[in-house]
Amino acid sequence: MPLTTAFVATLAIFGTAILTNADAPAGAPPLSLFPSPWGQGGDYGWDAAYAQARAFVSNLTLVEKVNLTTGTGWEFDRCIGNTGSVPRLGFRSLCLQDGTVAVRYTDKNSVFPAGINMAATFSRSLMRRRGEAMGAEFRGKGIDIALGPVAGPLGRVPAGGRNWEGFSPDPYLTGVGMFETVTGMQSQGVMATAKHYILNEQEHYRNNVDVTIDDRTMHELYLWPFADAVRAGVGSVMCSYNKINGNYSCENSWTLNYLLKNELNFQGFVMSDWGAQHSTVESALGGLDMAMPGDGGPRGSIYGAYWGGALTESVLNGTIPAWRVDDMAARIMASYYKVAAISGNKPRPDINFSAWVPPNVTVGPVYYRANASIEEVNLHVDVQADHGALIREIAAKSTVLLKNKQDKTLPLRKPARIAIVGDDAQDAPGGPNACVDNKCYKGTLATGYGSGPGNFPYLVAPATALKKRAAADNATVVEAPNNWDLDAAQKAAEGADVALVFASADAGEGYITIDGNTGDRNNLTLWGNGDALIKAVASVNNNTVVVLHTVGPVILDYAAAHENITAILWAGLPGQESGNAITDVLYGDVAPQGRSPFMWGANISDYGAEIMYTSPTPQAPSQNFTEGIYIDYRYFQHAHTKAVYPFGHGLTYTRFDFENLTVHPFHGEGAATAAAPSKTTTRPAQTYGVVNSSIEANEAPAAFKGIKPFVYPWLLHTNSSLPKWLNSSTTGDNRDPRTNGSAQAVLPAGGAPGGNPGLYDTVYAIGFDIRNRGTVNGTAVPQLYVQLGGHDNPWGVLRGFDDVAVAAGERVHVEMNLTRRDISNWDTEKQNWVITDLQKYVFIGRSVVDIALNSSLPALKL
Ligand SMILES: *[C@@H]1O[C@H](CO)[C@@H](O)[C@H](O)[C@H]1NC(C)=O
Ligand SMILES: *[C@@H]1O[C@H](CO)[C@@H](O)[C@H](O)[C@H]1NC(C)=O
Ligand SMILES: *[C@@H]1O[C@H](CO)[C@@H](O)[C@H](O)[C@H]1NC(C)=O
Ligand SMILES: *[C@@H]1O[C@H](CO)[C@@H](O)[C@H](O)[C@H]1NC(C)=O
Ligand SMILES: *[C@@H]1O[C@H](CO)[C@@H](O)[C@H](O)[C@H]1NC(C)=O
Ligand SMILES: *[C@@H]1O[C@H](CO)[C@@H](O)[C@H](O)[C@H]1NC(C)=O
Ligand SMILES: *[C@@H]1O[C@H](CO)[C@@H](O)[C@H](O)[C@H]1NC(C)=O
Ligand SMILES: *[C@@H]1O[C@H](CO)[C@@H](O)[C@H](O)[C@H]1NC(C)=O
Ligand SMILES: *[C@@H]1O[C@H](CO)[C@@H](O)[C@H](O)[C@H]1NC(C)=O
Ligand SMILES: *[C@@H]1O[C@H](CO)[C@@H](O)[C@H](O)[C@H]1NC(C)=O
Ligand SMILES: CC(=O)N[C@H]1CO[C@H](CO)[C@@H](O)[C@@H]1O
Repeated sequence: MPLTTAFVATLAIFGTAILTNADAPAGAPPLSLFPSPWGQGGDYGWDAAYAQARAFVSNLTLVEKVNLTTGTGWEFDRCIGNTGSVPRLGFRSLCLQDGTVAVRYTDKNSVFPAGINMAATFSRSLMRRRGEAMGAEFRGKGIDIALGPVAGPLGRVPAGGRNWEGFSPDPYLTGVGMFETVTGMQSQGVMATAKHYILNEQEHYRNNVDVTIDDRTMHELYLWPFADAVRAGVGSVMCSYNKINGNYSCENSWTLNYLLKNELNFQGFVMSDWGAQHSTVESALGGLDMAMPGDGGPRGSIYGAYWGGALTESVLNGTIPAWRVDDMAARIMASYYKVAAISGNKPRPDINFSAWVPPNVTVGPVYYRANASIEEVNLHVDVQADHGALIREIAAKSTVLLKNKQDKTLPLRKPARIAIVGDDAQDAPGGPNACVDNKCYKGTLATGYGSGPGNFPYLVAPATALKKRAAADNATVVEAPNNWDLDAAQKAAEGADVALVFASADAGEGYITIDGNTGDRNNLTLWGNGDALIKAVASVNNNTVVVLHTVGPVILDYAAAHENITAILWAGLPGQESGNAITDVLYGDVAPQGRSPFMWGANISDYGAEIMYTSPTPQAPSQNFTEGIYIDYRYFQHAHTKAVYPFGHGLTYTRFDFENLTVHPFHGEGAATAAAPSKTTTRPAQTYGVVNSSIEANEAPAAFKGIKPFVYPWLLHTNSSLPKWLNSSTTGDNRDPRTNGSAQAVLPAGGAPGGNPGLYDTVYAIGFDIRNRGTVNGTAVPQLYVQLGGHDNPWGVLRGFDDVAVAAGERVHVEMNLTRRDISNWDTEKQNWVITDLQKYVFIGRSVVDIALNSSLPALKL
């Protein structure tokens, strides 16, 4: 896709270097951008934050600034990652901590439902409330930066190991999840991290796979939810392990400089995934701001790090301009001040745990690897508050009722004899924390494995909660926990009024292999003999109810068609209240309102894209996302494949009608593209404070006694001859486009956090009514799909949803807005979002295939 001359000319006016990426593979977007855009402030609180950050950073020496950018090393300090500190000003190190469903590696924390469950709620308010609760737990432990939420993987491939940590393969739904989670977390004074940026879609080869992607797919699919995170004011973005179009993500001038910092106007900082940094100079110029966990570095490096002292040296030898390091520090501190202001500048709690001692231990080393400073490192601060109730509510409401034969199997009506079948209903031997990082597959599955989960305070197994409930009805319960003993399962199920069969499928991060599954799943069938178990029970009991705890879709065609399988529920990864939540749903105390956030195919090939499990070139594996925008339901539509259960599908205990669709264009907002950003250039790069380039100012003070393996910011030059670079300029070479700090052009699609603010203008208001035709209250989840027109767009794309409580027999009016972004396509040549003149349509549905209302969209006055 060559750049148009007009586009190049526009940008050339401002002296910004849009370089053709000579190394990019054929067909890759040729865009990269240097220098790395500097943070400037802006709306949504960034101006005030930058004012504070500049004042703080202006007071720092070069080595103090470098200290903020570089982690002290893996397992050297108390958190999963710690930056250096500024002792002179009493500024303690920043504490960074996993995970995505819990505060990892501590105790007295909660374990929340996974991101994929949040997507299944289709509820902005529940997403927000989980974000707030999680934010409060991280903050309560003294953590500054929580390492979540996840929009990458987005879910290109259904077997992707970490899809459950994210939300949904639909970018709009994931974008809402990101926006609400970031907003919720940051309201508690903790910086959120949008990760893994970007195209980290599988665990196999994640460290070096080179992903080829086209510019349109990047914008319309993978970048979309990150734009929402940036618009929500996310403090940090974590670059991923993989390469994109030839360059590592953490030094990729297209994804970091061009897309994130210019087009999306990201004002926070970019941190590396743990070990995802591969260079000193290229990463700094390519847009990285914080190196995590800090140690590592090139073989034989005297610094033991790519940054730390090496970054200091690179500034002093004129390779990296001082303003770039000032910008790194300012971005980090601006995020810090911004989030502090949101939460009312409450005092910053001390770090009161250690990730590296077992959770039940109190006294241990502050510096774990050095085994130094033995003291009370874990104060066991209880941060759970009343989050258990929220977790139970979300877990119940995210449960998707896929099948309910004749609408009458569920809710249960006091069955007298109940069979509970399957290991997935039971407690794991040794308890829920028997295996660190959840790396055993035993007992009920309430979360996946890897760095996302944390220790459970408790885990209510389904059998425990169901037996309690059954006892209240004087019902008899028979259990068959062994998945491989089909005779026992059948014996338990025979004659039961209802046979509840629990089954699961796990996945996680690629550093763990369970049953041959290295992060990514090897298949889409159930684990642990689950399918055979379900079939065995269904062959002897004509009221078999299947409950699934899975990380994503499994092949269910046989169960959907089976006459004796009267109900199927997908409960996802519900967290610590699993058993209570599923009991609430089964007995009708909570009406299920979950909707499937992905397609349920009959075959793995129905999804179009699959995991690349092996590569002919394992040292340099590559992958081409040739399916483009066609993933999940977009691909099924494209290939005319019928799903077993579609995206958006989910039953409840009543029926809803949708009526009276109205579509109102908003006049006065009718330009095909948003107006140019109000500022079309930035100011020149700024330095904050002065660099003292003497050796003494940049070496550790003679009296300084360091912790042995720590990464420090100081020069390590024992050589007596003064290197000549100490006299050279530290302002950067204006002839080198990578270090030229002149004013920079703002891209036409940019201008404010999340992109051009005009993208978020409402262009249509859509109204309709929902009627509850049943006899019980329920929550409808109307979904708005848009057809953007022509042959190159999916049949429909999700562009609105709501969770609407409607009482039995009542009617509720719903309004949804469509923004300019919602009806635009990415125009590669114009490098902008454009509303095409193709006829567009809007659909209101119960799922992506169950459409109740439709209308053409009247043309906007363009
Ligand atoms: C990737 O696939 C696209 C579409 O098939 C093709 O145009 C391009 O040349 C491919 N790139 C590489 C590096 O294989
Ligand atoms: C700068 O540092 C000095 C101590 O060296 C301190 O008194 C002053 O408050 C600091 N200023 C800012 C803006 O942090
Ligand atoms: C950098 O951080 C380390 C670790 O917190 C600290 O010991 C050291 O004094 C800091 N260096 C400077 C120059 O402030
Ligand atoms: C400057 O120092 C950095 C870090 O040691 C090194 O990678 C780079 O090659 C040096 N550049 C020059 C021009 O000396
Ligand atoms: C901590 O837990 C481990 C594993 O359950 C146990 O072996 C150990 O005795 C406990 N230690 C303390 C101090 O309670
Ligand atoms: C259960 O049985 C007890 C004792 O037989 C009886 O008192 C109680 O009413 C029964 N409860 C229900 C819900 O049937
Ligand atoms: C799929 O993988 C799971 C987990 O490893 C395994 O239990 C199951 O047997 C596999 N299914 C097939 C059809 O091989
Ligand atoms: C359904 O269950 C009944 C027992 O209630 C059994 O006789 C029948 O064969 C089952 N049907 C199928 C298709 O397995
Ligand atoms: C199951 O079979 C029994 C006995 O034939 C019948 O009474 C009952 O209605 C059936 N249940 C369902 C859910 O079909
Ligand atoms: C149904 O909703 C209505 C209106 O919100 C409420 O008054 C009523 O109590 C609800 N009924 C039940 C059974 O929850
Ligand atoms: C206000 C209005 O137009 N109401 C209509 C909504 O749709 C139902 C069913 O089609 C009609 O009966 C109402 O008159």
